[in-house]
Amino acid sequence: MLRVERITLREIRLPLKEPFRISSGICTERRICLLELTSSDGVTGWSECVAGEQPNYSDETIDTAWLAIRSWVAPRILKQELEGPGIVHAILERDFRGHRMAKAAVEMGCWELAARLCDRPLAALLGGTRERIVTGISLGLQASPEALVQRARAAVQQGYKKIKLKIAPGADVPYVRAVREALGADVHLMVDANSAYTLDDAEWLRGLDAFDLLMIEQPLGRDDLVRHAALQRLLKTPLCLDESITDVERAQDMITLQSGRIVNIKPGRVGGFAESIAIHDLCRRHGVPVWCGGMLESGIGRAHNVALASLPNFTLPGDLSPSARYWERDIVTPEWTMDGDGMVHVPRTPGMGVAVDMDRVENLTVRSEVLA
Ligand code: OSB
Ligand code: MG
Repeated sequence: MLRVERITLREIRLPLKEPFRISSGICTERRICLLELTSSDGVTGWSECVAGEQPNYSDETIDTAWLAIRSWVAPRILKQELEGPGIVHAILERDFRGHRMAKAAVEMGCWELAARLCDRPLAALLGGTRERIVTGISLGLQASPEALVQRARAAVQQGYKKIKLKIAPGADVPYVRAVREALGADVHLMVDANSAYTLDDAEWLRGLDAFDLLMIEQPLGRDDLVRHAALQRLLKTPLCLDESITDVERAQDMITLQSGRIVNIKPGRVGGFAESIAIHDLCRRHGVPVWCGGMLESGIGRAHNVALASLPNFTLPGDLSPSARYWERDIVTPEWTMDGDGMVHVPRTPGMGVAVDMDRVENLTVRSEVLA
């Protein structure tokens, strides 16, 4: 049995080491909503809401998520006798549309709390089988092909096993060509457009087929499953969907329509772990590989992503960079690191496997609210 007595919301401000630019916006400092869930016996579980500062990736932001958690998500869970974390998703979906990042934050916190209560690693509770996850890096848009080549070279030297380049109109084919020529044929390379194109750009995007990319992530709009299918028919390179896959039904639609051949699973985007596992299982049955994306999370969100990425069908490298790629100092101990083979290690200790640095969190907190 799982009973959450109290949820403490905190907003922390965490400056990125360098601004991260994608086709739809730029982030220089993260505003991160953290959740601390307290059980009836005083055990705590942690989670992080991945909603951004602006509604440029999804329609949610930290401010809408905060409101949703306070007004509608937390009240459904608080002080309830829950059979386990696996039923939280269904409780949150009943007659409650959208707000998936808000729901995910609470759902994932329930899983972490449950893992602590039964003294097992979160990864084990989710059905994880992998001890190490192959790591890739996501490189933001740069001012010139030369600047991008420099970053990509450094990333390969650091040991990253997949290099993802953000692209946008005006920063695409020549940039990708420059990186492919500089790194050679053996490096796993991919691009992510964050919905910057339309089907009218199909001929231009075909130019990317020349660079032996692992995949092209989310070239078209979030709701464009039919147009993605049309684009996929014109391209040799597999399409991967990120923004479009908001739940398991959307993943099913992608498979049926052949809108893409790979899925980027972000648990925050799909409403939490139960839905992520459902998408993982569906994709596995259909031979569709998945990988775990990132949302510039702190060490808490990263812990949740690493646990999920330990499931067997996460066969492609995840966007799971170590703490030092983002922050001067993370908010967890130990910080997340990558070994010389470009692997992040799945913790074997109970819960998410890292401890929250409470002093640091308190110092970074700009507002907090206790829901009980
Ligand atoms: O599309 O994957 C994306 C960051 C913010 C919003 C969207 C995306 C990203 C990234 C960063 O690519 C991945 C990371 O956390 O390292
Ligand atoms: Mg993406």
